[in-house]
Amino acid sequence: MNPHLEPFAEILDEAVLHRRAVPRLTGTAELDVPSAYEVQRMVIERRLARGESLLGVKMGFTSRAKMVQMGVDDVIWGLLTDAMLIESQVDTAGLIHPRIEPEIAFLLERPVRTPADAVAAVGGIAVGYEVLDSRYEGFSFALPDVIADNASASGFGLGPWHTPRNVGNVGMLLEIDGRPVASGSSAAILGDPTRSLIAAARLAAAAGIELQPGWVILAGAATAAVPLPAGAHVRVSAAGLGHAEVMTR
Ligand code: 0L1
Repeated sequence: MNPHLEPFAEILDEAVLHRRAVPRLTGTAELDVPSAYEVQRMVIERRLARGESLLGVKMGFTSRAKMVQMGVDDVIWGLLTDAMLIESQVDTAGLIHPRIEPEIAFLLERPVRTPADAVAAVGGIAVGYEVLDSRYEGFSFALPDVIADNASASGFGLGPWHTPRNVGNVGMLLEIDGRPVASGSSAAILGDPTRSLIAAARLAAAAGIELQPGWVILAGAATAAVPLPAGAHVRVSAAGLGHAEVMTR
């Protein structure tokens, strides 16, 4: 790891801890994609040093629309820790500008060493949601910034696990206080969320990380992310997978 990158990790870690938006790193510094992933790992190492443990991976820019918006042609990833798992309630007062999006999640029951292992390693599939909270002022970031910021990961929640099945094109809905606010198909996730799972295995192998049994792979969003208000009841559902719910404070 390049010690010159540690100050960037400190800025982003402190931004989370103190709920403080920061200017994008690329506004004043040269940061390429490999260095940005190093910063991301440093941010995660700081969380692990505080007692958190790795719980999986989140995939980002998994829709063609988001790739075009960012001018990229590949997905990005971030790491999930146990402290990011939301049971039933999230306190928006602790977040900078939270948004939420519905996701398909895979639960691994075997280690994944290569992309060829990925599909057979899945023991469960669920509908879930991800709370994004970019640490950058005004959501203003370039690709290396969002990678360094752990792909805007903040929290995630899961519905009940189901036996593995085809989730290539299932309808998904996001409701806030009983009102539908976004809907789409899981096919928006790289054409099939399974492709995102395989991409996670590819990125993990390239980074020298073995995906572990018990880890969750959040495959990416089926709709645009929507602002997460305080005092709301949020429900995400997917055809055949039931739903996940969260209350916000
Ligand atoms: O698609 C993703 O989850 C990647 C990060 C999105 C960045 C953001 O909109 O905050």
